[in-house]
Amino acid sequence: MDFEGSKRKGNSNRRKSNEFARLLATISVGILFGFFIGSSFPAFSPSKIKLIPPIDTYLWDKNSGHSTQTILNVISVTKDNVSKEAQGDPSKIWVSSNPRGAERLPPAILAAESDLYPRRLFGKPSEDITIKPKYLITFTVGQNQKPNIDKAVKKFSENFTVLLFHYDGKTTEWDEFEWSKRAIHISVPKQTKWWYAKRFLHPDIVAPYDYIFIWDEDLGVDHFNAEEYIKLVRKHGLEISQPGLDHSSRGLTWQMTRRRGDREVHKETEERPGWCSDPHLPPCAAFVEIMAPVFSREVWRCVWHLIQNDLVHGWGLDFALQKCVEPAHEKIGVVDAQWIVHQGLPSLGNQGQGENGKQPWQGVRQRCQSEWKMFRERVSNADKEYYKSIGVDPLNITTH
Ligand SMILES: *[C@@H]1O[C@H](CO)[C@@H](O)[C@H](O)[C@H]1NC(C)=O
Ligand SMILES: *[C@@H]1O[C@H](CO)[C@@H](O)[C@H](O)[C@H]1NC(C)=O
Ligand SMILES: CC(=O)N[C@H]1CO[C@H](CO)[C@@H](O)[C@@H]1O
Repeated sequence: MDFEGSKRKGNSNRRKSNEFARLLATISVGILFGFFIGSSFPAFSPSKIKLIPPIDTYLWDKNSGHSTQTILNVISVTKDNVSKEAQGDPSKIWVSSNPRGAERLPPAILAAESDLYPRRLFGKPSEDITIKPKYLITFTVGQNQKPNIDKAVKKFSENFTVLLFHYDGKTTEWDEFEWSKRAIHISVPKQTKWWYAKRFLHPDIVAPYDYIFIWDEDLGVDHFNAEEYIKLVRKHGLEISQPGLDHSSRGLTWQMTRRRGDREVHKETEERPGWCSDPHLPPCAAFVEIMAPVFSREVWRCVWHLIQNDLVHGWGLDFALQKCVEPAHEKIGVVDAQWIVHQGLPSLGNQGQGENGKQPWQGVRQRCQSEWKMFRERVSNADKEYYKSIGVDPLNITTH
């Protein structure tokens, strides 16, 4: 083989392996220890099923953790919910009240929900988890914001699971912080926080958490205490909330999210004339912004469904959140007593691509605005379709 030829081949091989490495790095979900679990678990072989002893050994095993009553309950559920196809053959399990796709499983074995608690590779599973944080805080971060995120994370006690979404592919750079070793790191280059939230915060995964914070990386938290915040949210029955924004914040657009000095929380405000068609609707009430929202577990189940897969910036989502909670103007609000500063530091917004002589940030901004329009149209069309399907004239419905 001539020299040039072998060099070309070497280059193309290297290029291939580079591409492969990039592919691998693209979706690298680095859960603490998850790597070891994945790489050391023995391959599952179907022949092992045969090694399981007959079912009645388990049914009546006192150590199995299932009482006779549980088993009887399961059997009655199964009976009441057998599908027509399965009725002919009682040995076949079919439980239509099981989650979709899991109908063939006996209900007692279903693990329909999960969590983000890391486990050990040894010892008793029941002793793996010494504390079960009740709240989840996520930040979408790049390493330029390290000092700010370090300050912010320290405002959240051990009652919080810390989850960082890395948009710049840098994860080991955070090892210098002690808290980072307990945090969960998910790295996918150049994605937005709503993209991550849709993919990694499925309601069945974050089910153990009473409250879920989905925050930007450029928030000043000197006057914020997370435990105190949650106390206020509970006290005032807020299902969706955000801390008030201090007056020194950059880009204050809405009156509603400005911090008020004279109260613990507020749920409505006055806007400029003509901005609110209804004092109980956004942006005068039932409204928080997308930079620092906090959701209760129940409402997150709804909001997750509202997030569109292709609209990644989340613009307009704030106006639609009120669809997820009733009455929205009482359960959505701003916490004034624990407040933050929106610093408006340049971040992901600068990571667009310069096209046609435009700056990278301009392309991002443009997409934000067009996503807003698309989202508004989708919501409005979906409303219309729904009312049409139940035979109601949408014009007869007042906007609620
Ligand atoms: C964590 O939660 C527990 C139980 O609600 C509470 O007693 C404790 O004070 C919390 N920790 C902090 C640092 O607030
Ligand atoms: C809308 O409301 C008007 C007045 O109440 C009523 O006459 C009309 O039948 C309604 N239209 C539909 C499609 O329900
Ligand atoms: C006894 C029992 O659990 N029956 C369930 C059968 O499935 C329906 C839903 O498909 C449930 O509502 C019932 O509770």
